Amino acid sequence: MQVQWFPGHMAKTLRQLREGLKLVEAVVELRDARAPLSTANPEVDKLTQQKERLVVFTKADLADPQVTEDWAEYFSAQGIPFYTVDPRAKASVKALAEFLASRGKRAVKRYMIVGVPNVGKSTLINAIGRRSSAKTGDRPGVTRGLQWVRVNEHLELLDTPGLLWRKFTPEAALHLSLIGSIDEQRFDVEEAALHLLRIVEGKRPGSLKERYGVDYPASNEFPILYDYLGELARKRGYLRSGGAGDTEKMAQTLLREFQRGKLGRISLESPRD
Ligand SMILES: Nc1nc2c(ncn2[C@@H]2O[C@H](COP(=O)(O)OP(=O)(O)OP(=O)(O)O)[C@@H](O)[C@H]2O)c(=O)[nH]1
Ligand SMILES: [Mg+2]
Repeated sequence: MQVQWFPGHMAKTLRQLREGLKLVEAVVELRDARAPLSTANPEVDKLTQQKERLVVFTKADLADPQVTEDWAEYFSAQGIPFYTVDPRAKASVKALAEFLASRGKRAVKRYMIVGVPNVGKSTLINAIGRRSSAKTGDRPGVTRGLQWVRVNEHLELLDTPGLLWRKFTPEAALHLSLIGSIDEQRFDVEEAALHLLRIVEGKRPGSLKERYGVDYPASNEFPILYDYLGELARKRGYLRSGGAGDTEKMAQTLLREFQRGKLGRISLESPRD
């Protein structure tokens, strides 16, 4: 997977994070429960060496619960403070809010919330603050600048724009694309979809057939999977002139449905791998 890159834009974000860092005692790093390694940002590691850091998993409702439990064990074994939150489950939000408010000695606790684009920073801040202070959206790059949200007299959270870094491993590029952290214009959506077909069939055999009504092919080779993508498109009524399946449109649909959990709860990365 190749990803087109815009360092200028991210350089600005990195500068904003540096500024924000001066204002807080600790950093809350959000990671997507489906891809905790690919959403761990090496720039954030560098930036926050002098600060305390807490890791919070988002989107666990879309991940395989067993794998998320394995990750929880993995992190606690390393002594890294670790939480999983579901912004719609009040108890999990409250537990995190209380933990944040209770840490340290200062009267007002200030935290910077960081993470890759679309991981759920603004959504979590709104859930903790119990109001829609921060703008959220179903695509990367919604938050553009730093924004403070005052939860109560003891707790203030700093929302930040999603940060990516310069060089991804091919696996990170794929996983970040699949979970919606990279703009679709910057990678080959069809190629990502072919990888996704393989992954979904490997982790949840039969689920593609169940959802789209077409048998998965006997081979995992890309040319065969490309034909399969075309068949799924035809079945959906996504046709190009001449009657061939519109593979690009189907690829976009496949990614969107994966991102919304329509293909089942699937973790892309597990500590067992
Ligand atoms: N299913 C599910 N969706 C979530 C969760 N958290 C956030 N979302 C959705 O993910 C999308 C992105 O959320 P945002 O809060 O805007 O993400 P962000 O990290 O602030 O994104 P940027 O500002 O673009 O960096 C929105 O459509 C949210 O509704 C979660 O735990 N589960
Ligand atoms: Mg945001």
